[in-house]
Amino acid sequence: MRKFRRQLTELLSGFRRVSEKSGDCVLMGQGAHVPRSGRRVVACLAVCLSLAASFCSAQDAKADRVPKIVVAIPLAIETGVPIKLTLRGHLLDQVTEVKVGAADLKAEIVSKGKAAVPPNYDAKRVGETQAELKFTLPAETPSGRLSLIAVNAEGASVPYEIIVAKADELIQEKEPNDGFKTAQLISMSKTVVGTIHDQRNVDVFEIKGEAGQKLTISVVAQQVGSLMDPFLTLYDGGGQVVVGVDDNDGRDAKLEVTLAKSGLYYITVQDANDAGGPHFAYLLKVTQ
Ligand SMILES: [Ca+2]
Ligand SMILES: [Ca+2]
Repeated sequence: MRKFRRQLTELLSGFRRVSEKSGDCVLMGQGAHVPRSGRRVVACLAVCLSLAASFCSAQDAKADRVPKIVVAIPLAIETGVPIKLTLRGHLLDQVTEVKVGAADLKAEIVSKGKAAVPPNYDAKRVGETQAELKFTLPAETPSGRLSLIAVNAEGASVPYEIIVAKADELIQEKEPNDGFKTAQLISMSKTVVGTIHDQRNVDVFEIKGEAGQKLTISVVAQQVGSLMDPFLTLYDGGGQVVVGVDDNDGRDAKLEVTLAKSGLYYITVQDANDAGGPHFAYLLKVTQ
């Protein structure tokens, strides 16, 4: 909205500059030799643009008074079972209601309050409040995305889209998994729901691959609002690095690889800045 308002301001000032340069007509009747009908059109246009700018300004002010959901953790949720979800963002300590999906499902608000902002993180970007919720999605809810809308006395947030999946489509990360010896075995084509729960935490996963197999391995975090900046590395069964990637999908990490030999491979997921915490969540997926 701010961008739109800036564009309107630039448009108005640009129009004024062009008009003054040409000496033909200027805004609001400043040019003496412009036909009256032309002046009316120009004046009307200026009024319309000014009204639009005022409208944008009012919208900006309202956006600052309603909640904003930066991220919902976990990043993916199952259907048919009780869910505990934490929303992080702005003004979430004031929420009176959270709507889940298009159906009239309202979450129970278990708690709300301030959220810690990690050192060197911008509170405006990552949010400084949180609300903890409980709800159960109907078992027949289709896999895909579902909107979450937080409401306070001033109005409703922009919807946040959370990933919904069946239990057999997800793998919950299990600690301890911070070394090759404690690596968690995962299956391809399922989504791992994980968290870098503390500073310098590394999560290690194990997959079985075949020589010549082409794999795509992705870690999604920043694009769904997580505080984590993922760094992804693939190792062979002997612990040698095959490839490591950092910011090749925005700040998120994604790699495509053709396996040289059959056997075990390790995937490590960590924060690029060695940061961590309960809101450093990610989704890992291996597909072929
Ligand atoms: Ca972890
Ligand atoms: Ca990264």
